[in-house]
Amino acid sequence: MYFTHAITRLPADTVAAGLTTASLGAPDAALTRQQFREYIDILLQLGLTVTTLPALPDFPDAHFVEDVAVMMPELAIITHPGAPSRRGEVHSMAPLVSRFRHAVWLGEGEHMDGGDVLMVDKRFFIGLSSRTNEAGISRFAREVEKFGYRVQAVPVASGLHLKSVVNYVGRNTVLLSAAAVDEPAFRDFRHIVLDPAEEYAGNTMWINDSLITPSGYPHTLRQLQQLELPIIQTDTSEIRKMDGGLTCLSLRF
Ligand code: CIR
Repeated sequence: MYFTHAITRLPADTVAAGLTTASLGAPDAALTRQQFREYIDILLQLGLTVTTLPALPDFPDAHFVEDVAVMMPELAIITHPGAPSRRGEVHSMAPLVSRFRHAVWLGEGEHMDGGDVLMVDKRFFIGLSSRTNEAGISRFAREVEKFGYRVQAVPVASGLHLKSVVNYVGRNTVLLSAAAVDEPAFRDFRHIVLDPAEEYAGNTMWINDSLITPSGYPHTLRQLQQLELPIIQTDTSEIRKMDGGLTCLSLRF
């Protein structure tokens, strides 16, 4: 799929008050914004039109926009985020998303974070995680199967979301953690298995046949180079401190 648009949100000064399981210290708000701007520059360089929403200081995780909606050509799903502190974020995203797509809302109890949703052509692999539950996946499946998509649930053993450690990287290949290698859902793909010391680089983003990958993960970089796609590296040190990665900073469509 060729992407023409991205929606992002400026990180707030309150970023350090967001949720995290990482023990990497508090992120610096100014450096977070600098890394965010570098990310936007990359999207622009790849030909996307980028809309950036204003910061939401009362929702310190709100710049992780990927979690609140899932975009596909036929519709958008507005999620019901798994973390109670993030549920309010959907109300400031839905009006913009609705300008581009018919929006369907997940309901009470139907938990889902977009970080668990991996779309590859007409297939969705959805992580069953601490943020996404069976009810969320069933409802999502009902909405998208009408359009010919297939949905497969995948248990998330490590990491916050499925896409923390499993991503499609083009050329029929998935980049994934050693723990996900035996997952039957991914058996139709070639595998690039992450070095356990570099699991964070699993959140590499394939977009318009280029790869954006976090800088500082040399083993993964060498593995990705074998795909012979353009690769852009960018520093995400501050984003990582809050369990975030590259995919979570935008909605692409
Ligand atoms: C959270 O715990 O919800 C945020 N601090 C991080 C969300 C990252 N989202 C993503 O990878 N899709």
